Amino acid sequence: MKYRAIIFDLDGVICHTDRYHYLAWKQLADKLGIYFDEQINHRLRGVSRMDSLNIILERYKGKPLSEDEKENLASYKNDIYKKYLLKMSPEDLSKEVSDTLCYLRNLGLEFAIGSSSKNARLILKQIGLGDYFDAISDGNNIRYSKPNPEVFLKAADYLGRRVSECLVVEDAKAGVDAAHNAGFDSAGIGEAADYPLTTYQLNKFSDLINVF
Ligand code: B16
Ligand code: MG
Repeated sequence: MKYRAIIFDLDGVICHTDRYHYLAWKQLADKLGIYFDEQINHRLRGVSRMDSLNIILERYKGKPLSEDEKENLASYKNDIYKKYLLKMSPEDLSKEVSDTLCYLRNLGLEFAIGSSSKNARLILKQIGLGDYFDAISDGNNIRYSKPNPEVFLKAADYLGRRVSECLVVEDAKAGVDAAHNAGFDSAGIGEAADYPLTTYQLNKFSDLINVF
């Protein structure tokens, strides 16, 4: 087998929290009088919390904000977002994802998470995968976010695997770029499916089985 491990992005691959991100950012944008819609929300996919805030603030007409003020705005959004996360349950893990993970696990593959989110462990716990992955690399252990490859390099390192032994699964172009920048092969799903830098194009999560 070409790969010994799979590094999964979380949001948009294992489960879907983009709607909750949208609703929480929308509340913040409305509070600040900033225009924000689903189209702009697409640009936040796979991007860190602070980078997301900076994208939203591109339309802000008020006086320049200090770093502290920006931190407060990001916390305000995260508090709203976490309330949605706490309503998630194992029912938010689809049967397709669960069955595919089971199949791949039975092939002896190791699994890691490579997510930009600082809430990754909470999300995994909510959907019943709290102890499932062999390693978790997330927004808490990185300095540079996607398209920097740090989150995936750390994931491979935590598994004790070389880059060439790991396949990255991503839904965001920024994530595919991150994988590519470190020399990882990648499988793209959703918005990343037809992105030319992906090694494999997945129409649906279970297509991953065909890679192995
Ligand atoms: P948080 P992923 C990413 O998760 C989301 O796609 C992105 O929309 C979000 O801004 C980022 O996590 C940071 O999330 O605010 O929870 O730290 O796709 O990398 O799993
Ligand atoms: Mg994602």
